[in-house]
This record gives sequence, C-alpha cells and structure tokens, in this order.
Amino acid sequence: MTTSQPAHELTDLAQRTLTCCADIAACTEEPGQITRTFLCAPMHDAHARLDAWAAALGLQTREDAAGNWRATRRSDREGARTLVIGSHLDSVPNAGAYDGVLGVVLGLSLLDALKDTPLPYHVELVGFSEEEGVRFSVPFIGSRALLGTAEELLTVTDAQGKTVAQAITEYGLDVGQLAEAQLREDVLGYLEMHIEQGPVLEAEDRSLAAVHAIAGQSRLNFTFSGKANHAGTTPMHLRRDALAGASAFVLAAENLARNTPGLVATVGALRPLPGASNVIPGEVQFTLDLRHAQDEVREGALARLLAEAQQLAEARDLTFTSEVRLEEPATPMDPALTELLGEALAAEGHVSTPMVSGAGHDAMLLGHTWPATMLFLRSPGGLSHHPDEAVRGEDVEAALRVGTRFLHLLAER
Ligand code: HGY
Ligand code: MN
Ligand code: MN
Ligand code: MN
Repeated sequence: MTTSQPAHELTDLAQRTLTCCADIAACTEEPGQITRTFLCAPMHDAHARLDAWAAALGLQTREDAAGNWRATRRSDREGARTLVIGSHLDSVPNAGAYDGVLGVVLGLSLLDALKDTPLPYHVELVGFSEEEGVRFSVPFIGSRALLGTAEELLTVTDAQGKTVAQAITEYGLDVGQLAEAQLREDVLGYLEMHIEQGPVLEAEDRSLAAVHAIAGQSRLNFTFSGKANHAGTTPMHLRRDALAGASAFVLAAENLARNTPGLVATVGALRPLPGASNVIPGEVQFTLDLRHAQDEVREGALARLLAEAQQLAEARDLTFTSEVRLEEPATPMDPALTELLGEALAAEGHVSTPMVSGAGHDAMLLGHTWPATMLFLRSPGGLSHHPDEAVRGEDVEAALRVGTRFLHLLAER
C-alpha cells in the first residue's frame, strides 16, 4: 500500500476541506455569526454539505435519532472491525468555523484520499449533533447516543423548559429510534482530529500533535439568592445583594486557579435577576467550568470553592445552591493508537511528542468505551470559541498526510 499521496491531490483535498468548512459555517442560526446549537434547523443544511461529498465517494449516509450525521464505508474483509472517525457539528454561540467541523470534514477528506484503497476495516464517520452543551447545559448528547447511553438525557430541559425528547421530535426525528443510534459494531478505535484551541502548538512552531490525555472537567450551575430592593433607597449596610456576592465568588475562583498550576476556572454565563439598573439583584444564576489534567486537583479545587461559596453567602446574608451538570474525569487516550499516530507524525517529519488537551472533546467520553486518540492541528493565535478562530492550509494538508499514513499503519497492524 503506497502511503505517499501525490502532493497536488492532497493540496486539492486540503482546499476542498477548507471550502467545506466555510460552507458549513454559513449554516447558522444567527445571520452574521456562526451559531449552531443542538438540533437547530441549519444542522440539516450542514448535513446536506457533507452528504454531497459523501455521495460522490459512494458512502451510505444517514441522520440518526440523536441528529448525528453518519457516513459508513464498508470493507469487504471478512470479520472486519470498525474504525470510528468523528467530531461535532454543533458550536458555541458566535463561534469559529473549525471547532468540531474540521474533524468531520477531515474524516471525509481522508476517505476521499483513500477512495481507491481497500481497507481491512469498516469506517464509521460521525458528525455529532451536540458536544458543546450549550442548549441543555449537558454536553456529549450525540456521542452518548452512539454509545447507547443518551436515554437518561431525554428529560433534561433547556432554559425554555423544553426537554431533549421534545427537541428531537420538533426537529423531525423519532425519539423511539434513539436506541438505533447506538453503534453496535466491534470498534477497533476512535480517531478525532481537532484544532488545538490553545497556544501550545503555535508557541512550539508545530503544525500537529497527537493527544495523550484530555483534562477532566466539572461544570456546575450556581444560584446565589439575596433580596431585591430599591437601588436608591436601600443603604449599603442593609443590602442582600446577590450579584455582589456572586462577583466575590467569581474572583475567588479566578484567584484559586491563578495559584493552582494547571487549573483553569471560568464563569462563562451569569444572569442577575430581575436585571434592571435600579433594582438590587435578588438572585444571580451563573455557571462554573473547572478543569485540570489530574482529577484529584480538580476535585480538591471544587471542594474549596463550594466551601468559599458557603462562607461568602453567610457573610453577606445570602443563600446559594449548586447543581453539577457534568463531571468528566481526565481521560487518557489509548497508548497503542497514540503511539501509532506518533509513528505517522514522525514518518511525515513531525515532532511526535504528544500533548494534553485542555478542551473537552467527544473523545473524552468515547475513550472510556473504545480505544481513542486525537490529532491536533495548530490554532493560529491560540484562539477558539471565537469568530477569528483559524487554521492554516498547510496544517490541514499535513493532517491529511499524517491521517492517511495513520490509516495505512492501522491497516497493516
Ligand atoms: O468546552 C470544551 O472544552 C469543548 O470546546 N466543548
Ligand atoms: Mn439533516
Ligand atoms: Mn468547543
Ligand atoms: Mn470541539
């Protein structure tokens, strides 16, 4: 099996990859920005872009009952196992064009590069419908459906009180078919290609890196409650200002993370109520996102912050509640697959030293069930979850080279 692809072919494929990402970026709920949340109507248009390319490769495509886009390439080898390649098609609000999408389109590009090369394994290419957790504050609905564990999420509600089950029905899918979304094949591994979303590869002047572990994360919803009152007549010492209390908590979380190596803490959404300039906020709802590569450090930090919230509330005559929406342990990638990816990187002239992912990915969930590995592409400016998120054409081409070689190495194992 030749592993070197003619340069012009990969360059063309790299260009087609970028064009397809740009086409999918235009499938958005919000004109003028990229926003694609779970089971929003533009997701159908994104699927249609992928269907067009997949059809030209003779791949069977479908949308499963969780809204995942699925493409299947069958091997004619007797007893063939299945390689899953995937990433997510949903986005955060006002996102970039590559987080998630690039990994799905690169998968399609690899199958295009290998369209005339028989492989001894099936390939299941998946564009997950929900990884970010924006609409329901619960991420990984798509990949949980692939594992057959999404049933328990059907009653989770969004900010409007609508359940996941209702969202699936309104989007035009049959909740009763959710069990059919489960991939019941003998999976040899999962490959996710993704932008790094951070500054490391750019700082090290590297195009690509294999990922050997994904940081664990805790996501919680907090509510601080005090007493709404008149902003003009209420003396400062008589206030029970929920927002002032929450603000003290936000700074405490930032301070703890700044002083704990490798810990990151983020309050990304915060909503004071009633939200009028002349009313002291009686209630504040906010999120906390806590991550670290070692679970014990993250868990210790969370315990300290919950104790801090209790002290702050007591000192300010407030109450608070917290609800855990996600606890994902740090996930090591499969050593054998990551080593094979390292071999492919080295064979293509890249440094093969693997790295830790600070961002969460479908691989962190699937990696508990199947051998998983990830290939990162450099993020120019270290920017992501932002409209200026970018990727370099030469890194896309390098990823196609390394990915092609990885699939060959996997075939020869
Ligand atoms: O938030 C994350 O880590 C990922 O981008 N969903
Ligand atoms: Mn569709
Ligand atoms: Mn993301
Ligand atoms: Mn992502």
